[in-house]
Amino acid sequence: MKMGTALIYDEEMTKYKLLWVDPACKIEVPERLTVSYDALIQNGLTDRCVSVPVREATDADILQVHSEEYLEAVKKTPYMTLEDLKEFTLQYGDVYFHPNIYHCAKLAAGAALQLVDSVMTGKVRNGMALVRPPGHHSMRSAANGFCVFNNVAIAARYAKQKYGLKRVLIVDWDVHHGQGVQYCFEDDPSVLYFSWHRYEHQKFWPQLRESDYDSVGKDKGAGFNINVPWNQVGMKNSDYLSLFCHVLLPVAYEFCPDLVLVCAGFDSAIGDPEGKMCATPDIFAHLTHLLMNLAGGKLCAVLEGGYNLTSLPQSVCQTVQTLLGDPAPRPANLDGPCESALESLHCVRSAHRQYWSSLKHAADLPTSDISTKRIKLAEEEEGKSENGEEETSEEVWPEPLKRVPPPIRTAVVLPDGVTCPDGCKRFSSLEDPNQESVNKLRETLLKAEADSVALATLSSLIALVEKMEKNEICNGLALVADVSMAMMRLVQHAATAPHSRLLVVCVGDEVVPSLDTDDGKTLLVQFSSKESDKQKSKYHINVCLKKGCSDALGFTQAVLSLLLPLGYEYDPSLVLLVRMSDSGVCDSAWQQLTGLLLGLAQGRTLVLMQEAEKARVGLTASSLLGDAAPSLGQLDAPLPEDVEALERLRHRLQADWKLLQTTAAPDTGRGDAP
Ligand code: Q6P
Ligand code: ZN
Repeated sequence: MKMGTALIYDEEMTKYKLLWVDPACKIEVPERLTVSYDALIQNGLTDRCVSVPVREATDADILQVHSEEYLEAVKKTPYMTLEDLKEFTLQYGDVYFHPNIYHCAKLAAGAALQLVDSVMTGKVRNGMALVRPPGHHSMRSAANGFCVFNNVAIAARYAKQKYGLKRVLIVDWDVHHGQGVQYCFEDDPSVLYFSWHRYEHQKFWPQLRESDYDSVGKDKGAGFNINVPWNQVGMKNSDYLSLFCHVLLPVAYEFCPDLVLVCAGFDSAIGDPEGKMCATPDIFAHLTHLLMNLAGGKLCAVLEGGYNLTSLPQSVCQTVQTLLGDPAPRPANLDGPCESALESLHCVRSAHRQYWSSLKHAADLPTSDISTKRIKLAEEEEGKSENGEEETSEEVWPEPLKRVPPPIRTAVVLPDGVTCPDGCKRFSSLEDPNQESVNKLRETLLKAEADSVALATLSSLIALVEKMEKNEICNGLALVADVSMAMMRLVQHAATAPHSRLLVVCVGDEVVPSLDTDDGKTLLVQFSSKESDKQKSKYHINVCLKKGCSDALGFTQAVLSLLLPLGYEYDPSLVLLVRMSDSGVCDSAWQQLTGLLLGLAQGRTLVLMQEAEKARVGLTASSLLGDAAPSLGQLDAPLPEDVEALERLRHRLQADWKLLQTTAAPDTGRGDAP
């Protein structure tokens, strides 16, 4: 199943630059592309991608988004003198023209279209286009913010028209607001636009009122424009992940796109002179991963901004390597979102609760509250930055470690007679010459184990886990006679390993034996339809859904807004995913869960399934191998009582788990809406 990753790049797009002095534009340099492409080469990533040529976007392509007058005007720029170009430039904001920029702008838009074609025809699963000029600020009749044609908007229109797509999701993680994209699709419910951006209460460029969270789209498009204003600089990995878990992903899964386009600007990374944010380059591995199971994996990332010539190439590499399917690195220092991010998060959720069932029970905050708070904040900010010229202190961060995938991706422990799925390696501890630990285990843990088949299986499981810990095998899958027993043994085993942190995810109603989890070496999350009577500990969480896991959307929402934040904050070294025989989970939701969990623990997930579930081995293995999960389809809203119960659980756990927070001040009594 696994298909490739397209990479689109052409040196021609480095062949224009700023020809006069303009402080606003001096950061947009040709080296942005060359350093990015060189880093891909250095990391051996270009060789692993399918190289797709650029083409020029046609007039017809461009006119899908831009006016004829504007196109005709831009067409004249190659023939202009330097003075004419300067003059022409003056009518637009923060942009420059060059005799070759029209050619490059056609190639940049054309690159996005080539990428859409490659993905939509199944030539590749996903891909990235490295382009200049960028696109998301350009409007129907205006260049703006280094952008000439709106590459991603043109690509969205093209994809809808040529391939008959019903829904396209555009995720704009550039640190600026892509107002051009917003204007283009404002009243269009078939294109969901999500953008986060440095805003600082409208003090940051482009300083638009309509970049705030309350611009939700117009007419039929109401609810399909999601703006997340960052009102402070210095946002970190936690802030970004929290926005994904509590806003973007729940809405995106509900929207159910046929294609995901990413306005992939990396000025939202640390060190960027424009963004001044503090998210590290490895966060883009996670942002990418979290989007890769939407739309059956069809994802096209198109470069926008990114002006730090160190963090830009690092971030590009993280993105491309993730598109290729390599496990993401363990996310660093997720210490919870900051107050300002929480306030933005809360405002966005409130503004959109009427449009999305997953946000329906988001706490409602009186708007008067918001505005007073905002004014106060704005004043404070002003005081701070009044006489402050740009600080000169350089941000430093460690270079992301090389991501070296284990030689074996997926190992399976299966009873005789069950065939090994394609691409997996059958595994048995008996073939392992190094039996030391297994023998030790026999002596200590398994004295009680009379059944020799069960003993052999358990030995294999332990040996497999040890190989995962040593990075020899990435993930695995086992069919066992007794999942609870196997799970217990693995938890006991993990408890003996010095640095082990085990996330156990149980799907199904089977009673989980009480585990000693208080030392924090194990976090257990169970999804079931049974209300649990006793108040479990911080490390033993029961998620109860009325219809159990059979409500695919309700279940997935619980995974996105509860399990993922817990998992990210806990930062396990290994994930144990236990599928009980009575789970009731449908195949697509199961594959989504499996795929999403691979973002944790460097993809080290071991799946345990009951022997009777052998029909699920193939599709589970496919998810572990990195294939995209099939999309859930457009589903009915989850049961309101389930969404409510989930919100309550999330509120209850917020004291212990900061990534579960969605409101700024927990003391303002805005808990559960009546
Ligand atoms: C920012 C212009 C410069 C002010 C200098 C797709 C990419 C971008 C462009 C940002 C233009 N203001 N202090 O465009 O969003 O990164
Ligand atoms: Zn930008």
